[in-house]
Amino acid sequence: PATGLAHDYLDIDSLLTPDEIALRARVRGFVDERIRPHVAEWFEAAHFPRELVTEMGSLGLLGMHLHGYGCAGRSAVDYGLAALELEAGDSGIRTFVSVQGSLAMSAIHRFGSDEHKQHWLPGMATGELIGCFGLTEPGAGSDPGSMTTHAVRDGDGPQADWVLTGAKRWIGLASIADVAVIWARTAHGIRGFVVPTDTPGFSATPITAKLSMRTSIQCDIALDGVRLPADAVLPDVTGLTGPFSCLNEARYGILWGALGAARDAYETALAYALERRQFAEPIAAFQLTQQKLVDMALEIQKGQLVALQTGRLKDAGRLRPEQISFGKLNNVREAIAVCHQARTVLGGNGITGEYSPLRHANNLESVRTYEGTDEIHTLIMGRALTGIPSFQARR
Ligand code: TGC
Repeated sequence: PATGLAHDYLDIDSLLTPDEIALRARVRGFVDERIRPHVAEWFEAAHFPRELVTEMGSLGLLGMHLHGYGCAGRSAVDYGLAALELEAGDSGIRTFVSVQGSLAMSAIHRFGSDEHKQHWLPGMATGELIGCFGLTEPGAGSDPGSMTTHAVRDGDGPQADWVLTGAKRWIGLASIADVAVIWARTAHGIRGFVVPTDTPGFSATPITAKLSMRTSIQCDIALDGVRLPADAVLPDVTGLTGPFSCLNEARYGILWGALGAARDAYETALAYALERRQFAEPIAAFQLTQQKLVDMALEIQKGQLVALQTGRLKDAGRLRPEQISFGKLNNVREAIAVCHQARTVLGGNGITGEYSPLRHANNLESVRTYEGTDEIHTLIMGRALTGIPSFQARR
């Protein structure tokens, strides 16, 4: 049998409070009971389990870091622990929670009017309403400042309607969302708009045939002259700082979440290695297998220390975006390596849906790409180290 060190080698749990451990246990129980038994089937069928959304709301997982409006008001570390447990189930489920809470709800909570908040947030916190967040476009991914979606006023004066035209791509949950936060160019900079998805001219089409993130939904959005009242604009922010502040929240959740996928892959490989016999021995007895398991444990434990320190900085109000890039880059990159390594321990069985590592690895290809690619986070860190930004257009 695996020893006590197999699951928390450095006793990182001793750095958590009893309340944090209790919250983690609740989310882990939910994942074990409601996600784990079905997730391989959902992945195969490309099914998003919408029926779980209100259950996640009841658990306080939607907008859990926000205060008021029915949100749980939990700490950053709590939010991270929950993201980790959800992603141990599947990255697609954690992605839903990120899009709903960190992106759509955070945008409305931070930058919306009182009416926006009262109207949308309580229902989003319970999961009765679903939100999405439209920043990326077919031609504007890493460089959202090059977006072409635009909003113009139809008439003069502060009460004139807005008319929104353009396209967004890779937008999570858009085809089942009730509300979309859409970022668009205006005569006075980039602004955010709260768009009920039943507004004429708004349409969302799921992107199918994905090899990754199959329990989640990513969409193309078309905005074809979407007419909105004057008060649809988020009043409290102009410029890219708005969407980037929400991305900070989502990136933070991801740097924890990816470790859940890695942990599940490692634990699957460890259990298999102790059970599977070749050459008259469990394969865990072979030095090459032990090396793989040790490498996985090293990276998971180091990643957890990075995540916890990042969370403590966030709770202390001292976390900088460049520090989030450290965790997102490192933890997702290492989680993918762990999942691939775990797959090799499983041999041929590792390519079936019966075992989780390859599903997690495939999902993490999306995770390493959205909310800032490995390359973008490398260059954000490079700028932080040298003081020299390297992503401006070359002259
Ligand atoms: P730059 O254009 O110079 O800066 C614009 C303004 O934004 C500020 N800013 C930030 N503010 C808060 N947090 C951050 N992390 C921020 N990063 C930048 C910046 O200070 C500036 O403010 P101001 O007042 O001076 O105008 O941009 P930059 O040179 O700072 O950044 C360049 C770069 C490459 C780092 C940035 O463009 C970047 O992070 N690109 C990656 C974009 C990305 O992550 N896209 C993924 C979006 S995910 C999505 O749309 C789908 S939603 C997910 C789903 O639905 O599943």
